[in-house]
Amino acid sequence: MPKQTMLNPMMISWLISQVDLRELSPFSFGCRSGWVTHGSSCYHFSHDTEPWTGAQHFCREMKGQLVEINDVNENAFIKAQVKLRKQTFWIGLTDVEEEGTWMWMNSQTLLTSDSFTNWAPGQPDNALDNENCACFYMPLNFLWNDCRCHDNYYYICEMTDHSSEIVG
Ligand SMILES: [Ca+2]
Ligand SMILES: [Ca+2]
Ligand SMILES: [Ca+2]
Repeated sequence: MPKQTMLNPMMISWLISQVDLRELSPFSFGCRSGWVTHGSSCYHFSHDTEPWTGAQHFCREMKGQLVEINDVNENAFIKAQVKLRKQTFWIGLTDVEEEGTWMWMNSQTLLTSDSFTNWAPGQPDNALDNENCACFYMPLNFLWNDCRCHDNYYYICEMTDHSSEIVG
């Protein structure tokens, strides 16, 4: 019976180099369980309802933030997910700081005429002078609506590769 070959340090370091660490860590690449991948982001669709500030809080607790919708592709993906769930969902867009000035809260990006939006016709209308938080609104066919921030809705969290650069 041949003598068993011992692994020498060179062989060990070669073996380690063959292992893609990204595949071993659920946190550094791909999405954690409970999150859905699309493009370079992970998304979590909540199973509970919260007022808008509570939704923002819980997204941050999960190391994400309320979703920021940057383009038509991201919107289409999320709208499809939201339609499956047949609920109204909060997004990270608000005009709470200045009425009529909409801002993606996490990145502090103001909506301009060039920004992608998907408001329902006639929205945002700031109904009863009391609607400052945006949502995918089920009664308006999942187009965006400004809703009352203190109402309880489901919410979508987003985690991007560069989340840690934006937060703080
Ligand atoms: Ca985004
Ligand atoms: Ca408003
Ligand atoms: Ca409205």
